[in-house]
Amino acid sequence: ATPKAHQQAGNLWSSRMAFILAAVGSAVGLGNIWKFPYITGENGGGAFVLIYLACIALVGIPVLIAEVMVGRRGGQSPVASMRELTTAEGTAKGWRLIGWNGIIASFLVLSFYSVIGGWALAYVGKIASGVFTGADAATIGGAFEGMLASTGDLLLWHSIFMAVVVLIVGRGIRSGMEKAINTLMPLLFVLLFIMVGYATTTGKFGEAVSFMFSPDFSKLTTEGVLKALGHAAFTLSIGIGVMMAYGSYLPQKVNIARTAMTIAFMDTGVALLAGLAIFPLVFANGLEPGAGPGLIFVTLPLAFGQMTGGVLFGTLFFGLLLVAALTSAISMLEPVVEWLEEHKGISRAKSAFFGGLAIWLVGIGTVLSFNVWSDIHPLGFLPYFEGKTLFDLLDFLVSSLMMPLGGLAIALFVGWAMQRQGLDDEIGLKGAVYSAFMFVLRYLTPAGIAVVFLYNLL
Ligand code: TYR
Repeated sequence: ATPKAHQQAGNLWSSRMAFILAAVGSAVGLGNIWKFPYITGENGGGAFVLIYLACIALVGIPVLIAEVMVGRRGGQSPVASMRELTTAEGTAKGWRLIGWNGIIASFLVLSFYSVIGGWALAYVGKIASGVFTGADAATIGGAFEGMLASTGDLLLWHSIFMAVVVLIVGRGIRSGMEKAINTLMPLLFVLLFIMVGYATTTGKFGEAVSFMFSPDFSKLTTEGVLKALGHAAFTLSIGIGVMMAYGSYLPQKVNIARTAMTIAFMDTGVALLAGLAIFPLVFANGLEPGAGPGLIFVTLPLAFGQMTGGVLFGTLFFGLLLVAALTSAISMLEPVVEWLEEHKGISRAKSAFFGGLAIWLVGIGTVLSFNVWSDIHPLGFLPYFEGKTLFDLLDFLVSSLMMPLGGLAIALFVGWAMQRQGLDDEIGLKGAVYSAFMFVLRYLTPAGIAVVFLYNLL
């Protein structure tokens, strides 16, 4: 393949807006709708939000810019783009690991993301059917446990979810992904605004606002600061080649720096709105804001089961979660498909099918982790991994190792190894702003990621 292969073939996002929607679709996922509100609550509300915003600015946006830039400059799959750039500029071959890390990590993350996405799919149906209406906590908790215990159920939802992802990605950038994303993202925003609108009628909206936005620095711990930093990277989908793959289809005229800021702004906006949709319901029903995974799959169905219009709003809420998970999953398949197309010379549809099939197979390991294999702890003989299932291991490998190391390597590659010309051509920043950006990317970003990485490891 040639540099900027997609640009030469005219295989590009149709506009800046199309790219923004796709990237926001990737960024907005379970991280925004479930995790952000919950860790905000645990870590002192407003103070945590401030720190999180600073982390988005100092780590999230610089790596996002760097990653999209590498993608567009290389113009192919993460593996080929990194090969292209290191060859053209004569930099060390070791940097090419960034590309491989991306393909492998997106493969692995999708294998379990699809299983969780399947839960959202299952819950749209469960809530819509009205089985939770008026049900008590034990029944609703039992339904969730029952779903996890059933290999057949989990496998079914995982399979449907993956099939939809494969169908969309297989049709290509414009006719598959753009079309789906152009429908799904506006739908996501409409659902989100309906949920926030509904939340204002619960009488607890004010309480939720002060819970999220009144800074109480006494509640903020060192751990909270590190969590904010880690989440800033996860929520923007950076470090594993996804944004690089999306960037390889970015038209040359689009300003990367400005676009990356728009993406980060929208992603953060969705996270904040999700909090404003969820917490009023939690408070109005006397539920626990720090309930963890159960917050969405156990606590909220309980709330929906007791409120008027709960079937409608519950279905809308899980529909929202499903859409968010789907547009993130689509982005995780892209690096793999791009690589298969290039390296195996097979069509896009076939690449999506075989890539998806392999990921689906690996995903069965995650399905089994919740039931048949729940007592199998592959690395359990090591102290840290005691009691960790295969799913826990995969999550650890991707979220705690491959993502931060990938992000760190990208920041170092663009900050220190790439030639100035490449940066000038692509980034779209000038003068003092450019210098400030480079300073952050070279020093602050790597330092920040290194601290979080070491912390997570120890
Ligand atoms: N950003 C997504 C979320 O917040 C998750 C994600 C992570 C998506 C990495 C893609 C990716 O490459 O849920």
